[in-house]
Amino acid sequence: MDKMYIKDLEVYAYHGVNIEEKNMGQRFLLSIDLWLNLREAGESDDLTKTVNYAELCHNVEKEFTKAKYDLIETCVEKLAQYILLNYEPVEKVKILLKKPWAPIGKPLDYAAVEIERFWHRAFIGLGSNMGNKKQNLEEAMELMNTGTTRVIKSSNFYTTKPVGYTEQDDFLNCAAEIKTLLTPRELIEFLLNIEKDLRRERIVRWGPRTIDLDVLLYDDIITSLEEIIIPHPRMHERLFVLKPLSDIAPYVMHPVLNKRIVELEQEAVKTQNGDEIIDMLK
Ligand code: PH2
Ligand code: MG
Ligand code: MG
Repeated sequence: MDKMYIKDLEVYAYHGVNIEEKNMGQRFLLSIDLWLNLREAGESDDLTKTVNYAELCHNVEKEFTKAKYDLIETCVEKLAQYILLNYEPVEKVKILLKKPWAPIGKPLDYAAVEIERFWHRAFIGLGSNMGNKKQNLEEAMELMNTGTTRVIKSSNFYTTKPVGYTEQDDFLNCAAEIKTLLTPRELIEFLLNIEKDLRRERIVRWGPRTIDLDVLLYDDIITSLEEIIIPHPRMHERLFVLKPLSDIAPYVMHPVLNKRIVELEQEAVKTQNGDEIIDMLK
């Protein structure tokens, strides 16, 4: 991926744990690497197809000086988020923040922190079999589409037979592609809160629910934590997941099984004769 660099932008600000730092302020040096596609701007010589680095530097200074934080960690975290949320072409940022006048009572070149942050791509499986199912799915997607998480694509809605615990109403299922700045753990927490907002109560495991939101895939990661299993451990067996996911991500690879979603769907249809899917909602 192409890159753009800002090196050692000097900004006077009031961050620091010590009270003198907040009162008197000091010089900071900001280096920012941006990952973005420069091809179109390079071909067209059109500034609107890229990031205007002059404007970026002014906005970064404004953002960097609008509050006083104790930690340089907080400064870079806020700034990375500001850039990713406000500069659409930027897919990834690296920020190095140096504090050459850090008051540590010793001479030093500088103290610094550096972070890299980027938009992650994830796929979410949605299901509902209580109340107004269609409205539940739609509301969940609206609630997912905020600030640090954005819904890029959503699938058709499918009426499906309950799998597992079968003494319950049919489900309505769909899938969504999102881009997010949240870590897997934060994303799961975020989805749980949406489930709560839509008044999901967990009574029977795999039982009726107003809304169920599962992380199916997150970048190409394979986790081994018991509380966060990605890819979703049962997604490849379930047509109510694979059918909608195939609408929006047929050629995406399952990173453990090394097969495309359409292949997994075809295999599941073969082994289960496919009658789990009742109908597509029009
Ligand atoms: N979710 C389950 C268990 N069974 N069956 C269908 N058809 N759709 C679901 O979303 C579903 C299910 C556990 O999350
Ligand atoms: Mg589920
Ligand atoms: Mg769930």
